[in-house]
Amino acid sequence: MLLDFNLSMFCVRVKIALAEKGVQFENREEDLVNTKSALLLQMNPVHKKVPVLIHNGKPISESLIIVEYIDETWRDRAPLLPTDPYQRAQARFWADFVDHKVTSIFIFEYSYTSYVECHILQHYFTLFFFFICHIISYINLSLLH
Ligand SMILES: N[C@@H](CCC(=O)N[C@@H](CS)C(=O)NCC(=O)O)C(=O)O
Repeated sequence: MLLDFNLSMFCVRVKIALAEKGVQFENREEDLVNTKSALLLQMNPVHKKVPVLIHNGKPISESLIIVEYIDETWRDRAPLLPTDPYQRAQARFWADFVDHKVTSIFIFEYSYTSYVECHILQHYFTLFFFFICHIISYINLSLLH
């Protein structure tokens, strides 16, 4: 089951990863504007945020951690991270960079200039990883925010 919010790009990361793997799942939409469900508070007591993937009754939180969990759990199909340890480290480095730098520009320094810069950077990264590094999937999911 996925605790979801349909406007959240963090949730979209997880839904794309599940779709890539061909995993069926039950979707439960959270009402983040009014009241968070008791299930969300119980499953993610630290951050109280979506997405939360509940697999075999156990919760996994934080979108990129969930994407890695999905990749490792259904490792027989559609790999999201490279197999080579160095390339995996590179993919994690850039995903972490996007989460800490690009996303924070978008959220905290919201202005027309930073918005444009952010999106130029985002498209640059997408093209770079897609066409040059072939480490597209995990990185591209991180670029959704
Ligand atoms: N770092 C988290 C961010 C998740 C996040 O910010 N989720 C938002 C929806 S986009 C949320 O649940 N917000 C509720 C709140 O802040 O109380 C991730 O990657 O999963």
